[in-house]
Amino acid sequence: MAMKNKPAKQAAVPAKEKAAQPDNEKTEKLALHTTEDSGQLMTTNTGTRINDDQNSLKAGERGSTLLEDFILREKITHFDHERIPERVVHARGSAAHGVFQVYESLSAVTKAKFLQDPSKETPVFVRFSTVAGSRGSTDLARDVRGFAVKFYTEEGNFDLVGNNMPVFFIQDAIKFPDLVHAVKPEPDNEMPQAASAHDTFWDFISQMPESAHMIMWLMSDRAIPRSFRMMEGFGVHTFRLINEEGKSSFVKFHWKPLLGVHSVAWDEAQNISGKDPDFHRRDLWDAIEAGAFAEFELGLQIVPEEDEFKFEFDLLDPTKIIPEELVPVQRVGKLTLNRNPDNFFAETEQVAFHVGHVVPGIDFTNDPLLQGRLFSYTDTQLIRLGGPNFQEIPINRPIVPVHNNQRDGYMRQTINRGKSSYNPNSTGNNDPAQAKAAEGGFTSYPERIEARKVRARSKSFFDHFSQARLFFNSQSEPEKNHLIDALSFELGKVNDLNIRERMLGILAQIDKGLAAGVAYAIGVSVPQTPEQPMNRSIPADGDPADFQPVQVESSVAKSEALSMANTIKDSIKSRKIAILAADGVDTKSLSTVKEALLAAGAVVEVIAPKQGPVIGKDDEQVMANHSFLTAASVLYDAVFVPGGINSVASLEAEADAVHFLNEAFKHCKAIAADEEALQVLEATYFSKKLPSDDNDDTVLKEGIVISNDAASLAKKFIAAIAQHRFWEREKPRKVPA
Ligand code: HDE
Repeated sequence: MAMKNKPAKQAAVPAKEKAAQPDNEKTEKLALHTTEDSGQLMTTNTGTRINDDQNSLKAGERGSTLLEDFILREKITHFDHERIPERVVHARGSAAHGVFQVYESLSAVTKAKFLQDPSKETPVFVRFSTVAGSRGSTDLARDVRGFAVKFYTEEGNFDLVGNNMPVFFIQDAIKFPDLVHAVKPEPDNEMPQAASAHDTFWDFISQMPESAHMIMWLMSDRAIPRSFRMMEGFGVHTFRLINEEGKSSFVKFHWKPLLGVHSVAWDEAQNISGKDPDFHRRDLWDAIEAGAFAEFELGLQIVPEEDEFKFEFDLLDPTKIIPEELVPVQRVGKLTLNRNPDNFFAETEQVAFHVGHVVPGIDFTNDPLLQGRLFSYTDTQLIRLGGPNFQEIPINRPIVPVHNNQRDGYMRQTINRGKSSYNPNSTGNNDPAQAKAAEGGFTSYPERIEARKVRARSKSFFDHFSQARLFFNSQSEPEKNHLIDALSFELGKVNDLNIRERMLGILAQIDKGLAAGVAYAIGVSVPQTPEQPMNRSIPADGDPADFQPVQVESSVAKSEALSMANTIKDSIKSRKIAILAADGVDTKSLSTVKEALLAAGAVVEVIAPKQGPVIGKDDEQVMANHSFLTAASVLYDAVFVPGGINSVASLEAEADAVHFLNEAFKHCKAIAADEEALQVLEATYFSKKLPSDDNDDTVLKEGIVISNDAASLAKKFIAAIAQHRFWEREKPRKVPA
């Protein structure tokens, strides 16, 4: 055998983090499928050793090339077939391995074994994604993020295939292809890539009032996260949990990031898309390599079966949340992402998630979107992964053995023995046998259903605006402004003024001020009487009057959990901080601040006019990680300018350095400078807004620290960075009364 199987990756893990690495069956199982080429000789795919991988076989030195060259043909043929269809949605993604551990047994509500034992670690593989863009598109598109978790449990795989927003655009799966066609690049000219800011998307949305709530989320900063590690996740649909006695409870699944929920600014997102389109992918990868593992708590909102009709919304409607004020989120366990994939294609690209991958103790509801998804995910793998054996690909295999009578198909890996590939049989003793419920056999919840067969939508699904309004009302002032800006950007890129106007009609149903703000920015008036019928998603023989939205008042006026302003702001762990320096820099101050930032868990990079050593004022050297050519303000969370007369003079004269600070200020980031470096800040557009003191309160309000004491500066700077952003710096929006 030319290839040697050995657990890969271990060596790449920093020694201090080794203890925290997943040490479990799945890791070992996956490792069996990894190859380690070091010290090996090159072979063809049939194992013949290759002597010359540089030159094809030719008739003489100058050709022609011979058809006989099986080595050349094998290599080129493999290369020609290296691409598989990208996912039709969620094509752009990044993933990581990790573990999940429950805090306390959840046996009261579910019999799922991986939710019983707090000492047990369940291996997981998590893929984050955007929805609209192609595989090579930017990470920072304004979009929903996928948050798909595969738990490799001892009872088989459970996939929680969620998003970073808790609701969805549509209520019935039959509209999904329409939604996706509308948001994807337009079919005639394939523009724009990974963007919803175009006519077809808003044409569709403006005729689908059921998407109003989701649009609020999509136009909020939730759609431009700072990091995959700093966003929430949601199962969206209401699922069921079933306990050992067969009792069912409704459940909504949540993921709560331990670093809080944070986003970037829209202008920043667009710049990042140019400077580093892999920004989120790199952030996740680098953080895990550095041992700053991504951590999320699993949250459950549990509703007893008997409370199904207690709410003013329908639990089966995927355009609704259950406000946390009505049913609190119980944090029941922790997900830790602690290992990067070994191979992007084999793992991240070939992983196949499916809402239908469940284990005993977890079951479905009749949410019509969920029901449609139960069909779609297997179907899509058949085309993407080329046949029915995709479950045999290492990343998709469960950690428990698979036994059934399924056979054959493209790329079958298992070599099944014996004659019996059917049941009942006597040739094979009826093995494998069906599992009794007591042996862990899956039994569906016997929900009572008595109904006519109809194509219809429940009347309880027709309140489209109350929760859109709840979301808007729950936002802080800057968040509301960002929402207005985002809608103004998106509708401002819509060419058809009728679409703009129709959309303003929908916004006016949510909040008059919101509609007026957007109308002002895009130069179109809010229609006095919104065009009827607003809902164009009506069957051919339907009476439009039966399909109009109904107005409902939410029993919750404002929900804290919906605003990112209320998130945790206590850590700068894994935040990226830039230090601007040039020759003559005060290395003492630089290293005092740097050390303090590192000790608080941040990543620090020195940026100078050129790469290589920067010579300090006392001849000490500091290495520049980047020059202004390879770095940009938008790739950092905060910036510090140390003193040193010559360094300060060079930076003041360096347009890129001043631009760096201007952008950091514009994007509301924490900024610090030694008093000696004040003149660099005075060269910026915000020079008139520099704070008059460095009291803790002023720093926490304005996010700028200027001090002549490096140790005290570092302390205040750290507190400011932990605030994430100082959105109050932005101009108030002009909205007509
Ligand atoms: Fe998906 N979705 N979806 N979706 N979805 C896919 O499956 C689909 C929906 C979500 O990282 C596809 O393997 C339908 C809601 C994620 O690999 C496809 C409907 C939510 C991912 C598919 C929905 C999601 C997908 C494309 C409406 C949040 C990426 C590739 C009925 C709860 C998983 C694939 C990964 C992927 C169908 C709606 C989340 C085509 C028909 C709602 C995170 O099967």
